[in-house]
Amino acid sequence: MKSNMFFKSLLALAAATGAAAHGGVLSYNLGGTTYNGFVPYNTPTGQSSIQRQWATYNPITTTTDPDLACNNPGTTTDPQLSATVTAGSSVTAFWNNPWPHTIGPVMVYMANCNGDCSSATPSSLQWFKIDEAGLLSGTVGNGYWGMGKLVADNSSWTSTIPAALPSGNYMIRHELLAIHSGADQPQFYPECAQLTVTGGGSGTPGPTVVFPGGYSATDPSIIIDVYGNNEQNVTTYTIPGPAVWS
Ligand SMILES: *[C@@H]1O[C@H](CO)[C@@H](O)[C@H](O)[C@H]1NC(C)=O
Ligand SMILES: *[C@@H]1O[C@H](CO)[C@@H](O)[C@H](O)[C@H]1NC(C)=O
Ligand SMILES: [Cu+2]
Repeated sequence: MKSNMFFKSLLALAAATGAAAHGGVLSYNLGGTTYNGFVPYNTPTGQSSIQRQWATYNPITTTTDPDLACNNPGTTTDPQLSATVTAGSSVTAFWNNPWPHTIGPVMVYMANCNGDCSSATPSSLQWFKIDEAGLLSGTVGNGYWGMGKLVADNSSWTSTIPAALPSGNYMIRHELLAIHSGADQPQFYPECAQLTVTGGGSGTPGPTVVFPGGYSATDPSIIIDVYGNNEQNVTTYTIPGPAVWS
């Protein structure tokens, strides 16, 4: 019991200090219904959520990290749930509030689970992008970013499940790429949740990528120094990953 208490106070300390500068998606709203996310730093035993597990507020820092798809560990909850959502409806992800970073893009992906999402391995899924926001105005060195808009919007991000998406079981992946730390220090914050899409269309989503694999370690939008002289007047930013499915 003593060691358990020690463990718990360590976790509380982690949550109160370093973790405060980072974070993740804590809840979702799908078609008007709120779903709680998995609670990191707590025991996964008995935690039931539509979200896959994530252990800490820390970011993923390399494009080759095996947990880039659905965070660490990205495994199912106990038991794992899926939310039913109608194609064409909105999905809002609520990040810890206030989200601490304002520099970098917001990206939202989905992937067909080809069956029960609870049996899906995140790194094997084919992800297509449904939403993104990069440099919205200003310059790379002094601009208004998708992540700044997320903070202004109550640390939340609302996207639309494409109406043309065929009905079925999908993983949705929200990702923030924070680039405020300077060159070679990207911070990826991926979060996954399981959806059952109903009332869908007959589109063919794509292009698709896998994670890790979908981002290049040398992508100048990932290995970027927003404080560099050359970036102060640059008004364009290419969001990493595939084009948004249209
Ligand atoms: C703002 O986000 C919090 C969760 O961080 C949520 O409880 C609250 O309802 C949101 N407020 C509005 C106006 O959406
Ligand atoms: C950026 O623009 C300002 C104002 O036009 C100019 O004075 C400065 O030299 C430019 N900096 C770079 C690195 O191009
Ligand atoms: Cu952070």
